[in-house]
Amino acid sequence: MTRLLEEDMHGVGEKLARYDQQLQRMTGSGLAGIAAYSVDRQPEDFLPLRDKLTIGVVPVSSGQGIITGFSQTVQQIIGFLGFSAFVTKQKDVGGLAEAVSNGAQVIFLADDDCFAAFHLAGGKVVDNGEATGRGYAAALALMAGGLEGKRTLVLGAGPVGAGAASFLLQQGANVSVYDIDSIKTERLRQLMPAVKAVNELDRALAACRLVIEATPAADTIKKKYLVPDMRIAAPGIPVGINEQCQQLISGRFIHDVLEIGVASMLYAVLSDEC
Ligand code: 2YC
Repeated sequence: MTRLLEEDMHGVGEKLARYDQQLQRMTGSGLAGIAAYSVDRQPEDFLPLRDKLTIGVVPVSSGQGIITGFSQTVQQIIGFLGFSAFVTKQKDVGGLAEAVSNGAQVIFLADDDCFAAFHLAGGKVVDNGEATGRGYAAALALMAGGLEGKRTLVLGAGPVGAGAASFLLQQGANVSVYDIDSIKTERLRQLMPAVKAVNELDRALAACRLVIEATPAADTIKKKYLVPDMRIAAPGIPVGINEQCQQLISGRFIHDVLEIGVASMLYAVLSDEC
């Protein structure tokens, strides 16, 4: 899993309103609508929960340590959705105790290997990888005006790609998955037999106009594939399309470092309450 850097956090909180408008223009929904769609709900379903719940975000110092701004950015994204959220002053177990003592019903925390949301009373856990994959697939579905019977391509068969593939199948899409490691593609196909495993990236990209780019590789999708009706939702970090190509596909390309993933985690961990 790619580890975010301190500079990746710069400006995310301040730009949320503008990013939300960009998403609205590209998909017809903002961050809340995309996250709600990823768990088969409407954004208004979550409105009654906003006054009832408090979300705690706990910095974790294990492994490579705390990423300056990471917890604060998670808190800002949750706050943007209208929920009360706080970052604990203490870290690790002390932070967990502080969150519970201060009435948090939902807790977000991440070490080097796992980023998860916990609903204490509901006993529910949501992993960032799967939630991010579903959130980006929901954004792609909204951008495409529905996916029923449409060919879609998922690049990357890790937790994010698997979450995306699962959502795409639920939307009735015709899903192909490619991973540079064919063992991962085969493993995903065993989990989801309706998925087609492809091993020729060039041929797959030439045949698909709806793509989830969920690999940790930069520059995965070359300029020649960016045809006028190509739409790409790219949760992968670093982003798999270079700056020049991003200009070419502007308006049909979605990428961020935490926003859609955190919003989708929140709505997924709360979805049983609405
Ligand atoms: O500040 C902290 O609490 C750190 N322990 C957070 C470490 C997060 C490591 N994971 C990542 O950077 C990426 C994110 C894109 C989300 C999932 N993995």
